[in-house]
Amino acid sequence: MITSEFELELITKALIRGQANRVKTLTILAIENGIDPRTVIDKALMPGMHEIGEQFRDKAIYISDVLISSRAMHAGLHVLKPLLMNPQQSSVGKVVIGTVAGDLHDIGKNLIVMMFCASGLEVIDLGIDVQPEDFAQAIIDHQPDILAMSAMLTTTLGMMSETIRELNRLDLRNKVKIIIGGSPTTQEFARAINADGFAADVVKAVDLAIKLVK
Ligand code: B12
Repeated sequence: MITSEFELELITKALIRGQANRVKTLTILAIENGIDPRTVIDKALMPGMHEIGEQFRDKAIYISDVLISSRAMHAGLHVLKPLLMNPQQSSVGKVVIGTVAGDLHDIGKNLIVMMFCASGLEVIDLGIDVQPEDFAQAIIDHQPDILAMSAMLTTTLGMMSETIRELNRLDLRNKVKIIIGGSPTTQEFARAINADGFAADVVKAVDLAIKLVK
């Protein structure tokens, strides 16, 4: 008999090897075998992406390998996404989200989108590389409770403060709560740029967003 630990380990290995089709097939199999979608994310996909990050940092792999594994990660997330959505649930609040200008890292942001939707938040996803004026326009168009910005590069962190500056200029800052995340961000940085909150991972991000909309 195959244990769920073994199944999850196979997904992690396939992700590290960048085998998108295998990740997809194994994720479907894991779900068919009764493994919770959140467990697949926490115990199989995230550890694989973490390992890729370490290998890239240690120069053991190239950026192209990271990209290939990212595609495999997305293949797994694509299977899990519909299982985490709950169309019956009425919206507890509205969030506009995107990665800041110049930042193409969207795996973390996509996870946040999935979990926000699963928690009953309505999400308007502006995607990647979002300019300050496009965030501002989305606030005018959608009137969200929360603006959520993601950045993974130290070089794009400044675009968070740029965006908040743009909201101040247009007199929009007090119309929305602002939360930030991504590995170079911290609580201190959030405070420094006058954001309302920061979260280091998806679980904390959901708690923070729900707290702020209440
Ligand atoms: C995958 C990846 C890529 C992929 C991205 C693919 C994609 N579609 O996302 C590709 C190959 C494109 C890429 C490119 C680059 N990358 Co890259 N990449 C990574 C890697 C390995 C993993 C990131 C990831 O997806 N993690 C998994 C997710 C689930 O975690 P997460 O993003 O942190 O998100 C979680 C939290 O941060 C939080 N969160 C995230 N967003 C938000 C938002 C809100 C509002 C909240 C509340 C919370 C929150 O919740 C998420 C879920 O728990 C990291 C290394 C690492 N360990 O992080 C490097 C890394 C981020 N990349 C790095 C670099 C340097 C680059 C490049 C400049 C490389 C190059 N020479 O070209 C380019 C830049 C491209 C660009 N302009 O954006 C550096 C950044 C260094 C720095 N401090 O600036 C890192 C840290 C690698 C390293 N150790 O050097 N990269």
